[in-house]
Amino acid sequence: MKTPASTPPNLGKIFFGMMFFLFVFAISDNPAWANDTLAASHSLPSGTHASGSELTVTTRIEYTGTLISLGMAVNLPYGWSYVPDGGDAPDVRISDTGDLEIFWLAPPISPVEFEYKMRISGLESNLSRQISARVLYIRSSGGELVAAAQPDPLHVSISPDLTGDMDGDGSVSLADVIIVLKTLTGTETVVKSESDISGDNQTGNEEAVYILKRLAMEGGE
Ligand SMILES: [Ca+2]
Repeated sequence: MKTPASTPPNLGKIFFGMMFFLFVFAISDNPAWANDTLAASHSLPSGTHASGSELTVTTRIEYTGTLISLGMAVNLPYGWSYVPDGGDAPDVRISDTGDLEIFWLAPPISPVEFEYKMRISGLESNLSRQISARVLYIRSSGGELVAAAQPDPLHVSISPDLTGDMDGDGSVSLADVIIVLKTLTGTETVVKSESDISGDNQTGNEEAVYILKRLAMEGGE
């Protein structure tokens, strides 16, 4: 930039500085929210988690700018449940589908960190499950925005409950019921000592009913 000869050099610098400031101001403020960010992450204690045990999820939401609304929807695996008062999460609502809806009446200052607890299904027979969470928020500019908590999804390693796994194939299925029924009719002898669920040293009706109940609670597999 050329400074007029009659202008002292320091005024030219001030003018340039002001122009630079206006330039930066124009970028960052037009519109102001365009440069604002929101990032969310969630994590679990490391290792495998036993079927039926409690699981604490830690969530962190970091944002810039101003939010007028903040919430999060968490997709729980089938048969898992929310443990009330298990963490420091704000208001939690359980939706009709069993998923969690966490929301703040007034968005807290960034970064937002909180924990919530869930219970793994006592009949969980999968080695791994997934939890996904969506942060829903509104800026003063309007319109609901969505950000997935990372990693998306969050993988949970599970040491499954394999009670009723008569054939020892690592899953509880109708094949196991059939083995019990065959045992009842005398056409097969049970292959695993853990197959006596009721503790009467016999494999019988209780075992068949247990496995069928379990399959029904798991949603049928
Ligand atoms: Ca089996």
